[in-house]
Order: sequence, then C-alpha cells, then structure tokens
Amino acid sequence: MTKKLVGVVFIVLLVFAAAAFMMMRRSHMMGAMAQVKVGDLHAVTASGTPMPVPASAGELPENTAIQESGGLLVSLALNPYPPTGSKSTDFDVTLADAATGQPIADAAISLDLTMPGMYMPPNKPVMEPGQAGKYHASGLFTMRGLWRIEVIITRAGQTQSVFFDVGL
Ligand SMILES: [Cu+2]
Repeated sequence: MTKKLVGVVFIVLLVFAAAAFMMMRRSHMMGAMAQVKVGDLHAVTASGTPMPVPASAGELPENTAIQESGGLLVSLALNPYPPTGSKSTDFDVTLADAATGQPIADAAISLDLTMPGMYMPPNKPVMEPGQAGKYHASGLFTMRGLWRIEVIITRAGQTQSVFFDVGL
C-alpha cells in the first residue's frame, strides 16, 4: 500500500469511529429521557421504591417532598421546579425531629446527584446550614432524564442517607 492509501483508510476509520460515538451518545440521552415524568419529585428508598408521605406532613407544594428516616423528618424543596439542565437548582432541606417536630440545626449535609442506571461524573453539592433546621445548596443537573438525589446527613457522628427522585 502506498502511504497515501494508508492515510485515506485511516481517515475513513476515524469518521466511522466518530459517527459510532455520536450514535452511542444519542442513545444514552434518549434512554435517559424515555418515560421520565418531568418534575414528579418524590421520596424513594436507596433502590428507587417510592416511599409513603408521613401523615404529619399534610399538604405539600409540588416542589417539595418529605420522608421520615432514622427519627428525622427530612424535607427537600427544589427551585426552580421542575429543575432544568440549563441553570442551577436551589436545594433546600429542612430537618426536624420526627417525634417532637423540633428543628435540627446541628447536622452536616451533602448531596450526591446521580442518574439511576447510568454512570455520571461525581456531582456532590455541599449544603450550608441556615436558620431553624434549614440547609441550602445550589447545584446543576447536567442532563435531562431521571435523577436520584441522595441527602447525606451526619449528626453526632452518625451518618444516614435519604433519597428523592426527580425528572428533568
Ligand atoms: Cu446521564
């Protein structure tokens, strides 16, 4: 083969590889968007099973979900709602003692944003404590599809996680 022919074959292979990569990327995005309800924020278990809303929660705005776990009432509100992939989302978590309703202000909270069933780069906004058991972070959902929000709560040396799902 001449050097010129080798060059042409190489370029043709490169074009095929690029086309295959773009098709895989497209199917990745289509898979994530299939059957995702936009919004639909709700509490789930670690494996994504929906959890009941605690009886004490009453009527919630649609941007807010709540669950009871390990003696804590954990509520999460998202703004804007539904979130978008094009600008950052405000995450507001409120912690209260499930038995007494007293706000819990001495926890450290971080978030771990993942997409069930697909690898995404680490996305872990750290929450800043505010007044009366409220904690705030802003973070970015980097693509459309179903996201799982892990709220990691550390208090008095004990760590527990609670989970919420939301669709973009
Ligand atoms: Cu993804």
